[in-house]
Order: sequence, then C-alpha cells, then structure tokens
Amino acid sequence: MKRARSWKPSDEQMRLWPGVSGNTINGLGETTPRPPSPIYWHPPERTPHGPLQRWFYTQSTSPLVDEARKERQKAIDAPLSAVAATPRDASAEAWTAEVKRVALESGADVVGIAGFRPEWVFAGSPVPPEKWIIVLGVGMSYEAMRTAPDALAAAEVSRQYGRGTRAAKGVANFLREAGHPAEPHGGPMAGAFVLIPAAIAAGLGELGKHGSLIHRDLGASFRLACVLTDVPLIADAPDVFGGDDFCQRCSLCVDECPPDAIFQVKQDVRGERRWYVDFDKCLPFFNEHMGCAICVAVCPWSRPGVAPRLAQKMAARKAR
Ligand code: B12
Repeated sequence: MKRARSWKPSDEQMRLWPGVSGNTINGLGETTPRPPSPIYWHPPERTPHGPLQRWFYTQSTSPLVDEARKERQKAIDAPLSAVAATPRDASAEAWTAEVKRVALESGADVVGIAGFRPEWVFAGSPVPPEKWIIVLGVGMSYEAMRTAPDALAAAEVSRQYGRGTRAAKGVANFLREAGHPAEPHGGPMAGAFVLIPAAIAAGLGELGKHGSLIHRDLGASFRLACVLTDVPLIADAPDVFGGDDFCQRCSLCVDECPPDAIFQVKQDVRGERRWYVDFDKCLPFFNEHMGCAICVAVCPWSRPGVAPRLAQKMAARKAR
C-alpha cells in the first residue's frame, strides 16, 4: 500500500536546480535510440545539475561516512602496474578462466564478460577502443543498507565503491603484469559509459523496477565496477531468470520511495521501453540524505538468501 508522501526538498537545494528537467536529459518519452547524456557524477562544470552535485558534498555527513570515503579514495588513488614489455599468450578459454578467478580473488562477488558496445558511451565521451568489458559486482551488507537513508548505509555504499575499485584494479594489474593493457573503473564518478546495460550483456542480471540491476544470487543490493581490455576473452550471455517478470507484480519499491520517484509501468527512454526512475524526484531526496538506497534495500531480492530461492520460483513458474 502506497504511503502518503509529504517530503519536500529544501529551498536551499532547489535554488540550484537548473532550467532543464533531468528526465529530458535522460530521454524520457523518446522513442528513437540515442546515447545517454551525462547527467550526474561527471565533472560538475560540464552538466546542468553540476551545482547540485557540488552541494551534495557540502552536506554534513558522519565520522563513519568520512572514514569510508577516505578508504574509498585510497583505492581510487592506488597506482596501477606498468604494462609488461613482453605480452604472455594464452587461449581465450584460458584468459577467461584466469580473469574470472583473479576477479573473485581480488574481492568481486560476481563477474561477467561482454563485448563492449559504443551505444553505452555518454554523448561527448570518446568511445573506448577496447574490445571487451569485464564487469564485476560487489554485494552491499543488507543490515547496513536497510538503514537507508541513514549514515550506516551511506558508509556501506562508499566501502563497497572501494571494494569494487580494488577488485577492478586487481584484474587490471593482473593483465598489465602479463603484458596486456587494461583500464579499470570503479566509481563513484560515472566515467565514460553506463554500467548497467554492460552488466546485463555480461550476464549479471535484469533491470528492476527500481532502476537497479537484480542478480540471481546477490539480489538488487550490489555495486558494479569494470575493466576494459583487448586480451582474448569469451563473452557471457544475458541472464534472464524472471527478475523483470517479478517486478511486473511487485511494487514495494514504488510504495516505499519517499519522493515517489518510481514508476509502476515501463517508460520509453531513448528508444527502449524499460523501467525508469524519475530523476527530478529521486535526486533531491538523494542529495539531502547522503545518498539514498531505500528502493534497493526494500526490494525482496535483496534479503539475504532470498534471491536464489526467488529465481528458482520464477523458473518453476515459467516452466508451468
Ligand atoms: C548518475 C547516477 C545516479 C544518479 C541519477 C541516475 C539517473 N537515473 O538519472 C543518482 C544520484 C540519482 C543515482 C542514484 C542511485 N544509484 Co546510481 N548511478 C549513476 C551513474 C554514475 C550513471 C548513470 C546515469 O548516467 N544515468 C542516467 C541515465 C543513463 O539513466 P537511465 O536512462 O534512466 O538509465 C539507467 C538504467 O536504466 C540503466 N541503463 C542505462 N542505459 C540503459 C539501456 C538499457 C537497454 C537498459 C536495460 C538499462 C539502461 O542505467 C542507468 C542507471 O542510472 C551509474 C554508474 C554508471 N557509470 O553507469 C550509477 C549506478 C547506476 N547507480 C547505482 C546505485 C546502486 C544507485 C543508488 C541505489 C544509490 C546508492 N546509494 O547506491 C540510487 C538508485 C537510484 C535509482 N532508483 O535509480 C549502481 C547500480 C548498481 C546496480 N545493482 O544496478 C551504479 C551502476 C553505480 C555502481 N558503480 O554500482 N545514481
């Protein structure tokens, strides 16, 4: 049952709102495909909502969040290995197995591979020349995330950005030390491309009604990082396990979103009909609460141990 909503953003924040809707930038209602436009977590001087991004970092946090952000920064600043002069040769099967092993050993919970596609690149960013994207997923603690939008959840988000970055650098360094260039990306800045469609192509799950990916084991509460490379690899296939079907009948995230930002039905967005989250409603709440993740915290798939059972249930339903 949808709760009555009374949350209103502060005047202080809304004075910084630009004269353009984030939904227009994102292409809500557009039926022709086009690349995504940079909107948030890009250099703030380059986007209309940049002043709001700066404002986010002026909001008071807590020592827990400050500490987690410092740790995250250490991971971001850690130098990469040099690319060894003599490249080691191996088959695509061998590289794929090694890269996946190293990803898990470096801290990722799940890993998948896809051929990189230019349509994921933000308008205005150069298309990366690498052929492959290795996508890593790192789970977030359910106990911490269920406190969202409190500081404990914000700290967990930063901690897991750190883990994702370390895991991506672990994979990139492994490849570099074997003589193959590799570029890691772990956030929190957006980088050159959108990660969710790459993660879908790499078999890491389906897009949920709440706009985040749902993985068959990790559920919805996990972060993404990636590595780009040309080393020969074998792509995974998308994993369609019934997450989308489940969302058709569930509306917990819609009901629990304080700014009422989640749509009950799919929308046309840049030529694709899919779940979409209203940027103009989501962002102000997110900004005033050190980040928000209520939608992924309340998602039934996020409860520990539930995702594999739900995936099985959805498979059984499909088989009937
Ligand atoms: C900007 C950004 C935000 C912005 C605005 C997002 C927006 N929708 O406009 C704000 C600050 C609000 C935000 C909030 C959150 N974000 Co955010 N965000 C990003 C970021 C940096 C860029 C995405 C972007 O530019 N979106 C704008 C346009 C492209 O949005 P869109 O058209 O609606 O498309 C969205 C999805 O449909 C999908 N997508 C894009 N293209 C396509 C194409 C197809 C075919 C499909 C199926 C899907 C798809 O990706 C987009 C994600 O926003 C990404 C990292 C990255 N590089 O991708 C993380 C990212 C998407 N965010 C993430 C998360 C977890 C969150 C939060 C839960 C916050 C938190 N505390 O962790 C909330 C959830 C909000 C929500 N319900 O959507 C994760 C998602 C992980 C996952 N399991 O899916 C990412 C990947 C970060 C990461 N490294 O892990 N985010």
